Amino acid sequence: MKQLVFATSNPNKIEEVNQMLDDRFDIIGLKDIGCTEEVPETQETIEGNALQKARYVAEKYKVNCFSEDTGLEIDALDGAPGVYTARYGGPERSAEKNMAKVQRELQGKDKRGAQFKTVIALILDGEEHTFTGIARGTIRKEKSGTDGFGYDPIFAPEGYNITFAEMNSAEKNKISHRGQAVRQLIAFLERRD
Ligand code: ITT
Repeated sequence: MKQLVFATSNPNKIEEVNQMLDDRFDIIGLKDIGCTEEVPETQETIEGNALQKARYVAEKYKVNCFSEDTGLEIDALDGAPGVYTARYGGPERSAEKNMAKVQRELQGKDKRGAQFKTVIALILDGEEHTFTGIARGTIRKEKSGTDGFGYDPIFAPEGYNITFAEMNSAEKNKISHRGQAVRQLIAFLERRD
């Protein structure tokens, strides 16, 4: 069984990813390796942040690991919040405040297209690999649904009349940004076996 550290402090990400990985992979968290400090995330791109988090953990703790960074890119806002997705509504990183800011910024705008982008950065035996997943959709004017996390209640993926927050995690994983990136990660790890 391949042991990998998932370098994230977000329990929702761990839950979604664990649901997709079977018992061929043993995923452990940052606390399991004694990493309790905040992992730096100061780059100007989603890919840069994913690599920065994975490099920090791989170098400091001498482990194989992967991290992921996700951003919401809204067409009418020229790709914002993008790399600022987690703290768009303020430093407290509140999902409610983040969604409220999106609605304020989109007031009076007809274009509601957006995408979630996830980049997974894997560091395996000192080599770096990245995997990208994108889910297109639209920003709803009203929140709907209670599953998922973050911006899920206002994001309706393309081809669906419901938001990510109205899907269970298996349904969301089938089409989501994170689901796509994780499937690429799994395919890569299987080829390496
Ligand atoms: P890390 O420790 O992995 O960095 P984080 O929560 O800080 O965890 P990010 O920097 O990637 O994660 O920030 C992502 C932001 O995007 C954060 O506000 C999330 O709530 C939101 N987000 C990420 N994935 C999402 C998803 O699948 N659906 C809705 N919102 C999501």
